[in-house]
Amino acid sequence: MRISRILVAMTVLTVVTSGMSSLAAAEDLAATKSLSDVVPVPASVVPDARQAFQLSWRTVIFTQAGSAEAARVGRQLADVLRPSTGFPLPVVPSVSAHSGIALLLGHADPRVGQEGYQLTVNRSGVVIRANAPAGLFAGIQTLRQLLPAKVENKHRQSGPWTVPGGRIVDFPRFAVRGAMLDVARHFFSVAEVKRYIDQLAQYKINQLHLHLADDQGWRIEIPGWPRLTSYGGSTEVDGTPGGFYTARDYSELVAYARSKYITVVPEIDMPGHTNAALASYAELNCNGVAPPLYTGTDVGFSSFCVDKEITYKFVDDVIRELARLTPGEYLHIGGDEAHSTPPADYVRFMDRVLPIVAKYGKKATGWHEITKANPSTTTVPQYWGVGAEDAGMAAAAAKGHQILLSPADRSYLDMKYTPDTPLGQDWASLIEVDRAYGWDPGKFLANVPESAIRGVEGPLWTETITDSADIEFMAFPRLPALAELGWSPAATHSWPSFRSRLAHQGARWTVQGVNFYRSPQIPW
Ligand code: NGO
Repeated sequence: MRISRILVAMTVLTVVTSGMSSLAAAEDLAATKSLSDVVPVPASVVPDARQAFQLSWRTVIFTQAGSAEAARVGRQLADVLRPSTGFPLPVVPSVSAHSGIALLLGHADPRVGQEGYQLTVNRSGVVIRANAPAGLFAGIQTLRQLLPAKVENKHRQSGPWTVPGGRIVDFPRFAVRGAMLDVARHFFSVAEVKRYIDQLAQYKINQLHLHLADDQGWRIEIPGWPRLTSYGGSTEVDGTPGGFYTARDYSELVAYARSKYITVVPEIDMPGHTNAALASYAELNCNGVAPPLYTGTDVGFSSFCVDKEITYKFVDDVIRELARLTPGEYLHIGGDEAHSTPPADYVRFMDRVLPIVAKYGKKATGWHEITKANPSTTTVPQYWGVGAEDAGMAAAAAKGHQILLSPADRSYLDMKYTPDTPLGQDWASLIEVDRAYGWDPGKFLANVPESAIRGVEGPLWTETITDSADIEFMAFPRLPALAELGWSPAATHSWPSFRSRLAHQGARWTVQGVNFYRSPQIPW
């Protein structure tokens, strides 16, 4: 009786979680966490100090009867919790009276939409409800963070395994929370990309953009054009051996990302940033001469030959294959820094290529220069400029385009944190954690309303990045900062709160072996 009255009270109350900082900061890392100690911070949190749930030998993970996807999400949760707790945690597709964690579909708070969830914790268990499996997946990421950091350990640890009591209702602010990995400047193996996907999923990132070709390397097999990979993929920046994905490798990455509710957006950059293709096939060059492979880091020197028909035959073959292998709605056709393509040619080229994307059933996205051509309003320009003034983006928004935000001086993960950062570049800005977190995507671009913002993406260009340790050093902790900007309501934005919640993520990264940058701004 009393418990049900408390639950009713909790459903009508919604507290905004800004100002939770002191609560979180006061916590001992090993002790029971607070319900709001989550990154990205949930839309609404109502803690209930009288309730808490303890995982035990008897805990069962119940999943929505009849839903194979809910069962799969349940198994993913069990895979995280079993090694550290040592508990059997059976995954059972029905709900019974036992103490447990239930992952249920339907009857969730209507605000949660297709990616959100509600999570209720009391003494008898944890109930995560969502309208769709993606929401259950988001919910289990939150649940992971509500358990002590050592739950991430691959070896058995001692408990207690306490989940703080109360209720969360949570859903994203923007449709896209993305990360981009440049696998062209340096190649990253399937295993390295999967490792990054695992890390992204924990922060409710739902898009992985793979930059698959650039001057320094072509990284995906295209039927009929074998030299793209055998030759064009053979090197990388600094001349070390490159690599490429077979269609099978790529499909494996797409499926792996999909199992974590992350959509892959493949990019073939054009008409510039194409030296690897031009070096592989002489006929793609206006003068019919293949340039040598390139292992430096200059930009803007290469261009497809806009006047040759073979160029469009080639692009058609590439786009057809990417469309075939990619279940997501979007293909990225680059379009940045085409300094060697005269402006009128650029427009002519894009106006021929954009319909090819549509012909194969996909929507196009491209770097923001693409709006200089005549893309339909379904094309998403990705803003990568420095600062907030861009007349082209204001005009695009006015026409009805949705814009993806990757401002280089805020979201570029290849920028150094400080002048002493051993990796990265500094052409756009130095980006310490406060700068990565200190902006509002909904209010950022001058004369662009929030309704025209599709979301945010953190690009990691890899001129100086060579392995997973490097990726992690640049992405953590700035990518979680960006994930929070993309997911959490503007009203929750608070640097003091974020700092202290981020500090607790550091303990998790330590357990997981993530090589994060220990920014002096954060009380790790
Ligand atoms: C620019 C350039 C890339 C570089 C990157 C380095 C875009 C969209 N084009 O961003 O080729 O790798 O900067 O920060």
